[in-house]
Amino acid sequence: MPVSEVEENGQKKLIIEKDGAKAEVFLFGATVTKFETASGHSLIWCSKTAKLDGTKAIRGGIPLVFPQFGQPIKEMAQHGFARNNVWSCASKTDDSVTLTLDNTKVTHDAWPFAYKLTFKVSVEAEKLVTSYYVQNIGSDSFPFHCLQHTYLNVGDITGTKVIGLKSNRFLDKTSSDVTSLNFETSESAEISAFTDRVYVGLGGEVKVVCPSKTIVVEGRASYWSTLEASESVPMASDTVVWNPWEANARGMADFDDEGYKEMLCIEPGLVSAFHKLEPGKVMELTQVLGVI
Ligand code: TA6
Repeated sequence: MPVSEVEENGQKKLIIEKDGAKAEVFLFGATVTKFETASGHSLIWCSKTAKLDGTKAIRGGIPLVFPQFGQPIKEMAQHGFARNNVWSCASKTDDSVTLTLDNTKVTHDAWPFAYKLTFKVSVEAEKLVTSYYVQNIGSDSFPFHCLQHTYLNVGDITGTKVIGLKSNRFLDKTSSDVTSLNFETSESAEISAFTDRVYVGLGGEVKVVCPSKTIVVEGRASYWSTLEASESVPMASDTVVWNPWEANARGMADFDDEGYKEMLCIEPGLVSAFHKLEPGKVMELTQVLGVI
């Protein structure tokens, strides 16, 4: 079925349907807001009070972070500008769309570099593949972070366990010491309070065992010498795990008060340090979201 386009609150949304699965992605922020598998599982969470009118980044789905994670560059918005600007649709097939954003459309005085972002959303019956490319199209190297800020629909956080974190080191952003590395000792981590962790170097697969399904999130990064290169070099990536829990959820107008009970963010990214991208080079960050 060809990709269709609808407009809601003045915002264009593309709908991709393939082999019984369905995904929706807004041009605003290139934000995927829905993925339903052919087997009937809805894997993406969106806040009931999310702003969908282009006035702020969408609270939920898969917001895209670039060129900074958090706010190390104080003059720039938290998580950068990719998620709160309108992208262009470069191409469509019957099971994918490719969106782009570049510095001729959006940039920032505190980060004045020539870049091109490309985001390809591909739908399969039981899998959503989102490939995020950062390209340096200028003549100066630039520092960046990038991340897919994936909000998962877990149904009930109290019955959810996260497998695949054990033995990895993480930064705990809820602690008084956010720079020391901690070791994850849980084979099967439960989320029962405000959680905000950066698992450093944890690329690969994380399983989120929910009451009604198991969601598999695979994140992988690779470095391309050019977009036309025949092969890439695998890179270590990071995984962020976040649930704001009750008090923080209540403190965000666009995060519905009970929403923290139904969601968990598992976010593949390159965020534990600024990466330097040389002119002409490309970094790929791909996420594969599936259910078993
Ligand atoms: O990914 C986790 C995180 O960095 C948290 O620290 C929290 O700030 C979250 O992102 C949401 O950030 P936002 O700017 O979307 O409210």
